[in-house]
Amino acid sequence: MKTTAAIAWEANKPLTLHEVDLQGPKDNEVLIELKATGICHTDYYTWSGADPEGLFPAILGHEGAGIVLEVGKNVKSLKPGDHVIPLYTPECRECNFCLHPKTNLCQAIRTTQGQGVMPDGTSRFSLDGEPILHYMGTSTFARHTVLPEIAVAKIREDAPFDKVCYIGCGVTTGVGAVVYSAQMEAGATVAVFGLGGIGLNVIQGAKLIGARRIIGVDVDPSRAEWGRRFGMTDFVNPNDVDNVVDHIVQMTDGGVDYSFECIGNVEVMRQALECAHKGWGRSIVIGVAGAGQEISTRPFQLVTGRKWEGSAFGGARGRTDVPTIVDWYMEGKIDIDSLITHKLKHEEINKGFELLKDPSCIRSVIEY
Ligand code: NAD
Ligand code: AHE
Ligand code: ZN
Repeated sequence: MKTTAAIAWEANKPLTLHEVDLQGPKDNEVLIELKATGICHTDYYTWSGADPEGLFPAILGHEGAGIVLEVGKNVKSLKPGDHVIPLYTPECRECNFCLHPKTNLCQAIRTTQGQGVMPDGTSRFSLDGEPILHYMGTSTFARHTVLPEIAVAKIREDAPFDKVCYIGCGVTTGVGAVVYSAQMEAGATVAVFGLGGIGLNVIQGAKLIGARRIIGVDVDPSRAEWGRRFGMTDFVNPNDVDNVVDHIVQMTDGGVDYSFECIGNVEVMRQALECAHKGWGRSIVIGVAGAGQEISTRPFQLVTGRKWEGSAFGGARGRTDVPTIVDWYMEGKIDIDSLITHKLKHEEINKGFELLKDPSCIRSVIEY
């Protein structure tokens, strides 16, 4: 079939819309009509050339929601008409990772996904006979996409696509980092570095589980109001204090129980670790840093009981946990609507990338 897709031809060159060819689903694959997609910083990161795995030309986008149009042979869990969210972290329920209780990082298709192709090693997208690569296994900047069955979460039909698409990455990443990765307990103290599309979701996750104190840290003073709306109890602007680590340690009588880095800045990752409480504080890296960047700290920080961890897709097992997060939204337990500050048309996708640098933007969503 033909579909319209935004193609990233090379790093830092504007995306352009094209009528591309899309091959139908092969065995164990499904064809999806996307209804909406969010634009995540990670799309921008890959487009900017900072992603060591970045490949071009590709159809970016990984935060979508839509409807199954067609299923390939052997597909058992999905049928045409199902409402779904594509998963860049699949859940095969068979690999060593899926069978291990401590990770969500299904590896069943990770190698080919990173190469921009489907599990059989080929792309379903082409233009004038030349293959165009998939991205993160999802390519939601196309009106239609093909995914392996294991990379699709079936969701309830009354959930609005233009809101729940954000559960395809940002909401799950932030809320999930608290609930699934950290498994934080009620009464905990928390520091969240970076109050953007991810950090605000960490804050609402911490509020959801009953954190006692939630300290938001951001260099942009306008983010203080955002943080408060989602449950932040204290705000720190690093530019207003001598040393942000000492400041938080003093505020909390020794440091926080949990800290989260939601920026992708390796210096801030160190700050987040070092403001975690001696003996038990855990610091969770969520931000994605550019190629060649490394983190460092004095090993003494770890010897004395702080733990440095990371979280991808919030530690969520997509086919199992994404429908639950959709329920939390539909039941009013989490707020998505107010975080979606901008709605765009497909042809405005480059504006969506520009908006990522605009302080007034938390999340942009394209509605197809
Ligand atoms: P964002 O730009 O919306 O938010 C970042 C915030 O950090 C902004 O409010 C900014 O003012 C603030 N900031 C910048 N420098 C700062 C500093 N030195 N100290 C304090 N605050 C500072 O970004 P986002 O959409 O929330 O994404 C955050 C990161 O998370 C990105 O790197 C993105 O790629 C990554 N991410 C990771 C996952 C995952 O699964 N691990 C998933 C989605 C996104
Ligand atoms: N390709 C990058 C890694 C980027 C990265 O860490 N991606 C996160 C999701 S960010 C979503 O907005 C992730 O899930 N990582 C686990 C994985 O297997 O990619 C690089 O540095 O190579
Ligand atoms: Zn993302």
